[in-house]
Amino acid sequence: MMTVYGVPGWGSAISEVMLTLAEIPYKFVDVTGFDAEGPQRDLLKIRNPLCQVPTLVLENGDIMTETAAIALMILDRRPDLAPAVHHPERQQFQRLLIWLVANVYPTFTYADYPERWTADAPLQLKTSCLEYRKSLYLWLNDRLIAEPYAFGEQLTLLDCYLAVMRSWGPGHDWFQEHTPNISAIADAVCQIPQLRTVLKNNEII
Ligand SMILES: N[C@@H](CCC(=O)N[C@@H](CS)C(=O)NCC(=O)O)C(=O)O
Repeated sequence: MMTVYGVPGWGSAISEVMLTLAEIPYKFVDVTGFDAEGPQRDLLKIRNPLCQVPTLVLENGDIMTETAAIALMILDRRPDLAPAVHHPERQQFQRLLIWLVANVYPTFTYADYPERWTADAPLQLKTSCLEYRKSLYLWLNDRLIAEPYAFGEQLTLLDCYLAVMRSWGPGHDWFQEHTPNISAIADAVCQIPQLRTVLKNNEII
């Protein structure tokens, strides 16, 4: 069985929700506090020098990191969780999956620990990252339908990202007011009975 090193509600929640949807069993190791020196950080660092969650140890002992890579790995086992190879939506699925981790995720990397990147203006960095993130979500919202998921009736791994990310900054109320499609997709994912426990464990519902 694979192991997910994570913190409830953090980026590991994306991998947990995707694995649960794909019915791939895993063991969860809580490394809360890993972002400060201590035993949890040591536990993570020997597996992932970037010291980020999610970090997975696969069934064969290999390390797997990066939520988008984890999504691709899951799709090898469960291709039905993305638009099919010759489906016109497939490229947009691929584009948006990478777009989220390439553009939105770094705003957390810089805003969550601004003092790492600037000694002079940590608050300014935090604020500008948040504003940039909002602009990204506004762009994304206009490219999504919510009928009820991002690609219509077919539930995909992209929907898992949206359900988890909607629980992060700028916060539930902002999404509801400014990005109704993202909000509605996240709500639809939160209604899926199979995901109830994992979403609860990660304080998403
Ligand atoms: N690109 C990575 C980003 C993972 C990431 O930044 N996770 C955050 C938690 S939500 C983290 O571990 N932050 C600690 C740090 O960057 O030092 C992914 O998609 O998995």
